[in-house]
Amino acid sequence: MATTRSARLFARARKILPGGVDSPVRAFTSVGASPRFIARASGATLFDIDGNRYIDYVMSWGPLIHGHAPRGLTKALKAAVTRGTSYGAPSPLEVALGEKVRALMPSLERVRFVSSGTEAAMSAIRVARAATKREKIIKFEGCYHGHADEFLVRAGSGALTLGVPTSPGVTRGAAEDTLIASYNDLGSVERVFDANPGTVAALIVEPIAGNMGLVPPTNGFLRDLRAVCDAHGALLVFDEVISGFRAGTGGAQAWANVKPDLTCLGKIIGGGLPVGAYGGRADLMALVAPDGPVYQAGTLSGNPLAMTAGLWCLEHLTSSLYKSLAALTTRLAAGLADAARDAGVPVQINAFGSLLTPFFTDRPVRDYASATSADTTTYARFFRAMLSNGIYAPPSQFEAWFVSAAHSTRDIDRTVAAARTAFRACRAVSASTSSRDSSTGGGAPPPAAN
Ligand code: HOZ
Repeated sequence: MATTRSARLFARARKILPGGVDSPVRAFTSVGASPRFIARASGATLFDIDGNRYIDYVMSWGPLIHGHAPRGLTKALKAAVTRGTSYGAPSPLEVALGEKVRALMPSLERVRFVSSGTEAAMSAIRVARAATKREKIIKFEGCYHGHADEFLVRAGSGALTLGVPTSPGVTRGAAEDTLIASYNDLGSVERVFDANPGTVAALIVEPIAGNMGLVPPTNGFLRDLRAVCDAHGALLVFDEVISGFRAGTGGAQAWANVKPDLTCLGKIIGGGLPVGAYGGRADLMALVAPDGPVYQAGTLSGNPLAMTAGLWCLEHLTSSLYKSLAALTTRLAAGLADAARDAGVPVQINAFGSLLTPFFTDRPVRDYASATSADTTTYARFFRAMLSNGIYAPPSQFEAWFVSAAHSTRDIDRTVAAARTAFRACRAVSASTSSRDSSTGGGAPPPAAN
């Protein structure tokens, strides 16, 4: 596979963009590869500037539930763009999208649109602090809520991938206000509340964790979080940036039948354009300016193109879509599991709806400790073998794979076939490494095959 154009552009990019990219995981650093620069995308396929094509499982990290550039969406956007790209004034589109979000997720009695999931989460926490007149928050290690200071403490996603789960540059004050509990461990939450009586404004959680790889909640965990927050007078904030409209039209909250006080959204509600939203109880959202004193604003908030894309996406979510996504994902999960078993590579596949992660470990993954027990070196090898075979998996062990309506069973079967080869390559390297280790007592790790 020729990659010279991407390699050349990456060298040029590194002279202008930190690390050559605008978001860290895209640099492929942790998988020992060099990023592919994308020329265009269609359906489930990415095309790079060297003319290679890939079946895409990153899907822009989640928004593209209908695939890349679905015809109806591009048509709606083409029409919208002729009416102007930004007004800095209200438009009917944001009212329509707000109403649509509330119809699908009734806990969002009021909604405020912003431009990213990071903005949504930091604004929701500001509201929670104002409402409770408390300053501390609880988050889970390995969960990721964007890159605002208060969330970059034991964070997942790129921060975990690059080994900086607690980022330099975060003030001691911000870090001290963020208390950490362990996902799927109610006892750890209770202990944090008990140690900080009357000071916790909110507990924020990805109800289906997707940023330490995919880790679904154990039975009853979300219900228990609701109860423990109520017992301590703290608000429950669901970060459904990934799970919203993935776990079904009502998000994880409908699936679990748990009503959070506030919810953060992003990704699918923007259909691939930059959007976030936060919303929830009307009395809490009444605190947001101009109704209330909690300040939050944005030049591109409610942007007409983003609202158009979001409306198109939500209007095309049907129960048959979710059924077919689940069937494709089950087929992929089963195929990957078989291929790994046949190759003798220990892998745990976590799957939920149209999300999955193959963890390179022999123990079940239900929290940060078990997720980070995965063998990232072998994941990197697997990733590189898949990439060179035309499969674009997430360039990190700690991210979810996204299946879309544009993937076909043929795509899935082709992916599984590529995975068979990739797992065998992983097995061969680990066998030769262990025989070399036992004969020489060590040795250099194998070079990155890029
Ligand atoms: N933090 C994103 C994944 N959970 C990655 C965003 C990107 O690189 O585009």
